Amino acid sequence: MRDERGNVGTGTLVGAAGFVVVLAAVLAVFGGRDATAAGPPVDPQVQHAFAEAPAHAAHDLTINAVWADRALRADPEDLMAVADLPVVQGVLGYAPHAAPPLARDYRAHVQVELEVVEKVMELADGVEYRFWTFGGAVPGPMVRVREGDYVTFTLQNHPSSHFPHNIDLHAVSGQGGGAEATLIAPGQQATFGFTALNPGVYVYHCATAPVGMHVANGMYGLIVVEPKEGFSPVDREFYVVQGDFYTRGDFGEPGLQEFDMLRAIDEDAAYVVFNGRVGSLTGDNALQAKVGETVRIFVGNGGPNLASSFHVIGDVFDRVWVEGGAIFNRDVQTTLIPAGGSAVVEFDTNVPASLTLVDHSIFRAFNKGAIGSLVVTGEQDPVVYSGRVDIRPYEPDAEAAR
Ligand SMILES: [Cu+2]
Repeated sequence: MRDERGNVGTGTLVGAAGFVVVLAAVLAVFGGRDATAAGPPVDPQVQHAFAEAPAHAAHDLTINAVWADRALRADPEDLMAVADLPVVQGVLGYAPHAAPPLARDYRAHVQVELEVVEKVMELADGVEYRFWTFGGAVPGPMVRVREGDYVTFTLQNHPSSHFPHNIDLHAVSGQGGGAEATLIAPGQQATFGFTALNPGVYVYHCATAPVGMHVANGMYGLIVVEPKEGFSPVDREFYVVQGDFYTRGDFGEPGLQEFDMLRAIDEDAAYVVFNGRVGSLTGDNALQAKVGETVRIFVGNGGPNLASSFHVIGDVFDRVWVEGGAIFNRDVQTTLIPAGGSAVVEFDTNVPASLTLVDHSIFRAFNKGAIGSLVVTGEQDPVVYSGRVDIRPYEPDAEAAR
């Protein structure tokens, strides 16, 4: 600021100098993209991951490591008119099964139909709940397309429904992620189109008012947009989505349970579950794998309220594709999955074990349902894990008396 004599005060000069320094720093970090004659900038975290661990390269999730050089509209195929693209039917997967890999290296016009059905199903043994569903399941089916695909999406609201519904796909760039275009009454269907511009793993959910209530009733799932170069193949892929439920009765109270709006507003979940039900991944429903396999889990969190501290007891995530985006991390114990977000976790199974999937906000696991199993069978490796090699009485007082 100038003083009475028109001079610029020292404080202003210092502040201005500070601003210049900050500006220079910002330019140094972010401003390089315009001066990339020698090649586009590489995200340092991604670069680090590649540089430090070449031994894992065969299992790496393939990602667009160079963010400034997005593939879309850079490839000749991106210039093809939608009308010239081959038409294929959408590939869906019902939890815990992931939709199968696309095995396709070209753009397509993908047609997806999804039916909204309101139906009573079990939330736990002896506990029923009127779910609102995509595809008759919670979560709704996993949709899998390829980066650059044009998707024609049709949402159908079954005539037996009592409420209007729609869909907001987080993979969509456009008004409401498709919510406006797909708002339909019972007995209607609506269609819209979008291009899957960004690779990644995205939540979709109903966005009809009251939005929280529609989500709380189970209206969510994942749409996976494979990067153009595809994912590296693995032995097993699973699909797991966490959700929190708000019933009038407390956990385990039998009978048909009603949705409790006040409880939902208070974020006081009666149930926190994987794949829409207590026990969806335990006992006879446990996931299965063999020693020496690589397991990939597409993990979503429908919410509506609670972030998930996703953890597998008895193994380490060798690789985590953080938030389903373009950065991956290694050697992770617990990955945080926001409500309305996702992650991809991968791990190699080393020894036989019954691994336990949990939300490590641990009362949710042992008291509200957020627990599942992945049973790994095969050869023991006592070097990796010996099991108990000794047990005996421990008597420190007797030792001292001697
Ligand atoms: Cu809805």
